Amino acid sequence: MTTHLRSDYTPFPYDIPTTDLLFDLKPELTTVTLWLEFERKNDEPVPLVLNGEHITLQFISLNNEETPLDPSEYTVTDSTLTLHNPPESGMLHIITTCTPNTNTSLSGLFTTGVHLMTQCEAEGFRRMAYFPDRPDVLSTYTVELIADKAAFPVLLSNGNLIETRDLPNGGHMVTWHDPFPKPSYLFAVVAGQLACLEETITQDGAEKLLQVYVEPHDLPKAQFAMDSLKASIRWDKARFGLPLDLERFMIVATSDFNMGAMENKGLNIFNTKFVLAHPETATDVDFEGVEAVVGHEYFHNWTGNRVTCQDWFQLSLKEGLTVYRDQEFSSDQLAEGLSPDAATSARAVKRIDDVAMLRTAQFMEDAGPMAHPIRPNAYEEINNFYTMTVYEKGAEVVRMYETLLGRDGFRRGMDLYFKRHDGQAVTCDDFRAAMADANQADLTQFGRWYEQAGTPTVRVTSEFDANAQTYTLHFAQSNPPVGIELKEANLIKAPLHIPLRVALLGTDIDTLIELKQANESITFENITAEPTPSLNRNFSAPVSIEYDYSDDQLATLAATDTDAFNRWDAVQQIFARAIVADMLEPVFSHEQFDTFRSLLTDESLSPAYRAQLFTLPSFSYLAQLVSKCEPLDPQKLFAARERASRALSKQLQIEWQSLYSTLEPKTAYAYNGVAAGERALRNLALRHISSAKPDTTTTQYAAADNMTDRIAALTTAIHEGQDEALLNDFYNRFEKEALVIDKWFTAQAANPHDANITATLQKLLAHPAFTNPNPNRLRSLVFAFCNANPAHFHATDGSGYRFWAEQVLAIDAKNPQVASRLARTLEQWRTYAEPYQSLMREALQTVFNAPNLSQDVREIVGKALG
Ligand code: DPP
Ligand code: ZN
Repeated sequence: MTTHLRSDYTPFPYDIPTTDLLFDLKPELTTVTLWLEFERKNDEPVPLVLNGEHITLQFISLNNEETPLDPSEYTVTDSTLTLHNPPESGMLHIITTCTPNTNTSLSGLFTTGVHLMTQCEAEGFRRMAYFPDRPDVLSTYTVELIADKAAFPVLLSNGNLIETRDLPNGGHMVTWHDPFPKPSYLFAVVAGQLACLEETITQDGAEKLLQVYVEPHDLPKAQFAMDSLKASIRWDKARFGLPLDLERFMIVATSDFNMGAMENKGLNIFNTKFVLAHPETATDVDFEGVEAVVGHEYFHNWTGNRVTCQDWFQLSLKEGLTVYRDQEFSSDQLAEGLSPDAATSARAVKRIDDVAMLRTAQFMEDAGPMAHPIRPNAYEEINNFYTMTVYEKGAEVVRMYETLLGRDGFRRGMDLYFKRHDGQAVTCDDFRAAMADANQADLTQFGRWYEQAGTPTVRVTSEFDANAQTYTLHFAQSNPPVGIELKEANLIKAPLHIPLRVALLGTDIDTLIELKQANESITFENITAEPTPSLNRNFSAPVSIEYDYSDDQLATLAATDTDAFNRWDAVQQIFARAIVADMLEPVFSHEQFDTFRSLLTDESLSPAYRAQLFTLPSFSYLAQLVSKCEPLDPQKLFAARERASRALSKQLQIEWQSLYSTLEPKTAYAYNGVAAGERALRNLALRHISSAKPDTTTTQYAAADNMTDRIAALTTAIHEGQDEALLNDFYNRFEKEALVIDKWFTAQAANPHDANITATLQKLLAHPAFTNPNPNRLRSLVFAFCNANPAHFHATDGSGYRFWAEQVLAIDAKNPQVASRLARTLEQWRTYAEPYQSLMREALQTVFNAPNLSQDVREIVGKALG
């Protein structure tokens, strides 16, 4: 196994000005003809090394000669083709074949239903043609596609459509030209029988064609993606001055996809999950996801495509920045048309969602064997580094620039970044330099955010001096080595530059403190009474704050903090404290219930926000808190969380019931943030009243005019142990809707109260709808059980872990990328108590010892076992 090091970077010795491709598309055997123009950059002769995997060389010649090159002039291995003594410049002509219908990895060219599609990021292009398959080789592509016209009426590639013509024998040929030089990872081809929703827009006086391609029966579910695309185009122009640079922009949906979506130039390819949205089949969360991912991929057109990455270690350059942009877009969409106060609250709801996910999943990653800086220094398999750290923590680092430089300063930095680097493949340091130079700011120390793994802790203590009327905050930051850093001898992790927004409740102090040293203090004058500090407001830095709040102070924050994020966080801390402090009997005091009661019924707080306040911290988040103090007993923690939830049901029953009735929908379903918030709170209320009023779920299920309410009722009902009738009804209603059937699998696999879960799993695995499962279906059953059903996954007999091992190996034989995601489930094993810890290690060892393990899974499991 090779470890790739960031420090090993060397530029590719050749330029590839143009790349011409001819695809003769057939599912069993596709022939790819490549004309590669090359120009050596330096005087010294150097071999020309091209990447290529799982392809068969049929022909190779230079400068379009008909005679092939002599085999002594080149060497082919299973991953490269090397030309030993190429001329200084020339044209390589290479013909290769590949077999899309046996490609189960979904990387390269693969079949999906009756269609053919590609996925090239990160290293899929080499599965179609020999090429310098690395992000810093930019080339201008012209692509000709040939296929049978009846089987593949739609033929798409990047850029602009140049020519279409019919061929004898029922074939046809289409030519595409992309005027923008791009790396191979942004290349795409689609061939299929797809229906298209299209609209034209005008931007800067030019007409643009927008198209969304889906399966014909899904056409009624494509409008929301189209609307999201139009909103994204408007937003990028308004917020960042960035226009759509092509004559047309296409989105294509496929149900067989490893990730969410892919930003191929002008031809985004999407998982159906992030395109299709219709009230009857998609939940509010699904709608939100479609809007965010459509935005994300569109925004990549500038942050990723026009300016791309020098190497894959710089992945966060495009991903962190683009996640930040999609978060801002979603936030603006939620706030649109609301009063200023309501807009602020809507933005807070989005911020809370994003941070809750970061603190649950990214903090966990940052504390485990896979911990890495947002710009990693080493990897074995790049696909393993499309992580929460690179994406979500990367976005937080981008957000900190905005916090430090202000919104206008951030915009100046972006403008300079594009001015300097349009058309280039650059590094995270280039981005930081643009931000610094555009603002005459010193961001040298800020660069450490790219170098250090781990979640920094800022320990805060306070001193109030009543006589002097001063209040002092002391800050101590620390970030001990984690993950791979533990193996680096003499590693010194110097202090970070941390922007911390702080207010003192009870005073008018609200300020941004820039921490730069391991220990520092700040004293506030004229403080007449001891205030409650509100620290890291709106989560201004991705750090873990430690301050010993008293119960009273938490109550004050919960009742009065004007920062909606910290107010939410205070309530979460109250919950977490009760659950974690005494796992045998979490209790809330009368005063705490009073606080809860007044929050839950406070009409000045939006329903969306109240739903977040009363969503208990997730099992994984609590698990992190517990394992800071003691080995984690998952059964004990799960039970404690359940007891806390039941206490909320019981003590606030009247309030829940009353909310359930008052929030009854008065109009037909519409997707917007306000309505979605009402549904979220009402469905939370449903869960709390369902054991007292079991008929409510069945009534809601039957009456629902939308998937949000229907699936909430179904999930609540089956988790309450109600009969199979609803499950059967649901299946029969939605049998033809793959994404809805995924929800049906998840509702059962993640059921914490199914006493016969083993039998249920076996039944689901044998279900006809689970034959040849695609990645979405695997996620809906296998991942849902392993990652979202802690009570059963952590069975004390180890059956959950054995199931995990079997599934990792079975999936790995077909699709290593998906298998290695599942492999990550057990990486926290060292934090567990016995017998869990030993049983997990056994399961990990079983996987590690298996023959023919992919490099993807080997890296994950190897690091976990360490
Ligand atoms: N680049 C894709 C995305 O994050 C995933 N590979 O948008
Ligand atoms: Zn992305």
